[in-house]
Amino acid sequence: MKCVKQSLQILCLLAFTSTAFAQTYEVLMKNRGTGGPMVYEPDYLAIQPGDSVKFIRKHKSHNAASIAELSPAGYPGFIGKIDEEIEVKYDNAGFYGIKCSPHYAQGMIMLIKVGDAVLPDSYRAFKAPGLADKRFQEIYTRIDKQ
Ligand SMILES: [Cu+2]
Repeated sequence: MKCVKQSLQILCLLAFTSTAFAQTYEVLMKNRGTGGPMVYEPDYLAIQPGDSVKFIRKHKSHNAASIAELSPAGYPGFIGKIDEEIEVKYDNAGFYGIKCSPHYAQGMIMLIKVGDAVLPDSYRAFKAPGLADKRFQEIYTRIDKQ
């Protein structure tokens, strides 16, 4: 009986610590940033499962939405409303592409890495519209150098 009690205490402790360390990262939606016009800052995040990303409205007329082709298989995805400051929780490891719906072709994208994951070849092969493709390729190059 004593053993069971101790096990439960350890389980509770583990559950508590895993949530205690979950973090929320802020990403700014901007008309212009250091990376040029129409950007998320930062444009790349490496986070842990259980962490969240909050999209902050620094300027108007932006949103955050998942990109189906740049999401792990089976991911349901999300579409934030224009000017909505949504908070998205990531529970599963993988790479998640994010786009601003009205400014996708203008290159307003970012990438989130959750946990231990290897960038799938399908991501590199995917041709995002307009300037988005160039910016994704730049992010992939940065990841390769890490
Ligand atoms: Cu935008």
